Amino acid sequence: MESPKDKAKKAAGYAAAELIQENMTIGLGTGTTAFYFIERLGERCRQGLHISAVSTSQKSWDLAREAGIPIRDIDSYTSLDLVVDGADEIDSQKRMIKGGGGALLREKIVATMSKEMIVIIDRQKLVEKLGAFPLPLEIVSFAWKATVLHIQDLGFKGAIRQTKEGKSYITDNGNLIFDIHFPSPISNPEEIDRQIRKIPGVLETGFFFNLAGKVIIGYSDGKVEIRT
Ligand code: A5P
Repeated sequence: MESPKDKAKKAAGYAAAELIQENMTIGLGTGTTAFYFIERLGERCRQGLHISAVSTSQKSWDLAREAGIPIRDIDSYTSLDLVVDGADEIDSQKRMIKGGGGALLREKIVATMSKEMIVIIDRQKLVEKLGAFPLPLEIVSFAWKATVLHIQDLGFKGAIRQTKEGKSYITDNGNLIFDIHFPSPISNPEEIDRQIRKIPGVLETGFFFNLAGKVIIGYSDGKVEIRT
């Protein structure tokens, strides 16, 4: 049985898939909302829509293959028409935290090479201030302990992400994730981002600024709202 949250995610993902036009090059996001986008886009491809896609994760690559979406290697393109991806939090200035699914680095690369980013979310992802959701950082495994110490020296608390089996979570790029837990929502994400980026072992943060275009908000009654 579909939960109200799943219904909201599905509404957003399906609505985004309806916006895809013939011959577009599309970046496929990662996560449970992107899953529905891929599902519906696959249906449209099987009905005759011609597009080509690249993926932000191995997981979405596999889903796309299964769904019948023509998927290409990322280096087939240096620019894309559109990326459709989820978010963990988004504020009224469309600043986001992403990376709950661990794909933040590839997601940011693909978003940056896309002419437009459509964000698909359920209503609960809209926040007044970012930071209730932990901020993921992708860090290199080389000297990770020194990198963690450096992050902590800046006053941030958190932990290396673990799998259910209790092992370190490894990204598709072979790196680790450090999730920062803020004691309360934050007012200065840009400043925090700037500080963290100075640490050489940090490859990318889960803050996404100036990337989101349309935001499609799904509701549990199946309706959607599109904010431009
Ligand atoms: C993946 O790394 C993330 O950035 C997702 O886009 C984000 O976590 C949203 O995921 P859900 O749609 O599963 O909530």
